Amino acid sequence: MGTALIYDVEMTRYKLLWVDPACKIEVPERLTVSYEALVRGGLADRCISVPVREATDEEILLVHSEEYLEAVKKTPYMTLEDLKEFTLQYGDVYFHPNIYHCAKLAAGSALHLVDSVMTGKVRNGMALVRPPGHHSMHSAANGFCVFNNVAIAAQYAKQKYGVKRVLIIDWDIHHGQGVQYCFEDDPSVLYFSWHRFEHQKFWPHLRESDYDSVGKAYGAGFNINVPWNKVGMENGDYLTVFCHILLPVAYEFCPDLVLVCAGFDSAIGDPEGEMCATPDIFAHLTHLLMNLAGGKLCAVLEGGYNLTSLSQSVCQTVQTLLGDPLPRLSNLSAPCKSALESLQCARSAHRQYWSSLKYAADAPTSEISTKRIKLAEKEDERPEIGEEEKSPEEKVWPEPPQRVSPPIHTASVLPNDVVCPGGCQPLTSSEDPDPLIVSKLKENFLKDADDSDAFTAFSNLITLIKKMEMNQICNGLALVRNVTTAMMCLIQHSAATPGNRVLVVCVGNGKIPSHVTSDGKTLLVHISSEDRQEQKSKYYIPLCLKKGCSDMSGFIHSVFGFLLPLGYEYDPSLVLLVQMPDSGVCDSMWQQLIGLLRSFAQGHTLVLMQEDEKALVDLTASTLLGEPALPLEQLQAPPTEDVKTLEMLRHRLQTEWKLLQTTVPPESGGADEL
Ligand code: Q7Y
Ligand code: ZN
Repeated sequence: MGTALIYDVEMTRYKLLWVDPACKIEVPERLTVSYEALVRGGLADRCISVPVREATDEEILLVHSEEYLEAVKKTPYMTLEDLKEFTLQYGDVYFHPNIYHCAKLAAGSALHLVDSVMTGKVRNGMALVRPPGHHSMHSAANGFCVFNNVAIAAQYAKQKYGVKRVLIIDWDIHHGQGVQYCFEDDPSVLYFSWHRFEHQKFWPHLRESDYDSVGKAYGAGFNINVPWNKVGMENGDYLTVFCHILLPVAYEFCPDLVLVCAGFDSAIGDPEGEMCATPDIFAHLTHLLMNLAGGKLCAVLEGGYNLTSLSQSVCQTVQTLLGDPLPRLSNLSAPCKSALESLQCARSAHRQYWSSLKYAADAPTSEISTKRIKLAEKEDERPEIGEEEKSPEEKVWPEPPQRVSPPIHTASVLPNDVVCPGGCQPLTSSEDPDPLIVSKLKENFLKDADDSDAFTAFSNLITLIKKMEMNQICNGLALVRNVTTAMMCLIQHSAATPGNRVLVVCVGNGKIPSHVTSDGKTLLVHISSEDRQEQKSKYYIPLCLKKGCSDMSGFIHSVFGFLLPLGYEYDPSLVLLVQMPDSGVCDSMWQQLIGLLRSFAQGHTLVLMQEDEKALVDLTASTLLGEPALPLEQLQAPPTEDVKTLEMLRHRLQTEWKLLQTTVPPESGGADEL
């Protein structure tokens, strides 16, 4: 089960033939540099190359009108003057004698990608196409787009494969109004788009790009717009929106297929977007979507006009689809006020439709609608681009570091009577354990036991995390006699190495000595049903759920609302995932949790489970190896009690953990300053 890559040089064979400042950025090199970067990085070779094909008339008509198709069909025979004239009836688009051919290939590429994924030839894939698609409408070309590649693909998947629910994520910096119009009243397609909006001052200047366009009739709730009202949004702003609205709703929607309108004009350096998110953010956005729909994900290129930023972002996306470890996101900033305002508005507009947002706060108080078009904008904490400031294209950012896969992917430390799962490597330490470690172990953890089995297991675990530190092993799992002791031992050991930061995620009831987190070298998040735990420090966070880990919706609510944002902000070098005895967590939830935690620490996760959890070994190993998690069942609303406890906790923690915020902080004086 590999990753498909679709590209054909034919789609570079059209270009702007006259002077038009609005269109000059859409150049053939966008495709060639992206593809060449994939080749240079050794990524193209690792993909399964899928040939392009033309979309048929019938397929194009799934979205477009006959008159429009017939009109476009004539363009290859037009003179330059005719083409210019034809172009004039649409907005921000150009025609060329070969664009019709390319547009058929672009749509056909998206369809072929869907075929490859739906028939199981590949797990996921990306299509590098021109022209883009998300702006084109039933009867109109628009914004460089001729046919709506992704919208056609969604209709096709429903029709040909009986797909019941399609999720479309549009991370391009423009609003894909064409996609919105196509599925506005259709509850089988959930469309999510964030886009530069600036209170409607940014192209395409549509009232319906705002957060309050939520879909119509049966489709109400299935259109999610998050407008950016400032430029300069950063990684933290993007992740905040993923954690606090997109992911909870996407999991609740439970799609059978995920399509991405993968435009990279939302990355730093882009002259259109003017945002500041770095190319490595797309590795994370991609990863966070890869456990939906059993991993069936098709990314189709849309915009992206800074050739450097574009090609780096494409590489990050494809490398993630291939399953390589994720880069650590450093310097993650807190979300800005404007982003929080947009998030708060979108969450409140959707809370009546999604149980995961049921208790979202009201939109900020002030008639935002009257502020939609503002003549004078006050300064936010992010500076506007002034004269002495760099224009977006002169922005510099470091090239994303190489993402190297360790020679061993998944290692295991298992009792003798447990078979090592396929693909895993049993850890055998040839070297004698460090005498210092031996004495420490004896002193602290194996006091009264002269138990050589336990001793070997412990020193194997220490070897395992050392090898993860040296990037010789990506991740691992272990069955141990006592998970708490093993966890304490590893925390203590890890804290001894300067620079280490361990995120410990404990699932299930059990006592944990509180002193472990006093030094900030460990962040412990404990999900359980035991209320007696007090929050003792910034680094010890008990999430108490009424039914502990056995209630799926409460659990997932805390994973997206707390665990993910905390993990991103903490930026650990190692993740320890500990399942306490009788945790009650179900198989699919366990796999989802493991899958999501791979976002951190370059995938360095060690899973600790109690010795008798033999049934979990295969399941755990397969997810650590990169198999997509089992999809969850459709979720219910989390218990009100849980939501209340979690919101109280958020209230307390969000001053120190900025990525937990879902609302504009009150001390900023409300919307007047926004
Ligand atoms: C379409 C697009 C598709 C000139 C402003 C012109 C052009 C808008 C078309 C963008 N500075 N705006 O990128 S993804
Ligand atoms: Zn765009």
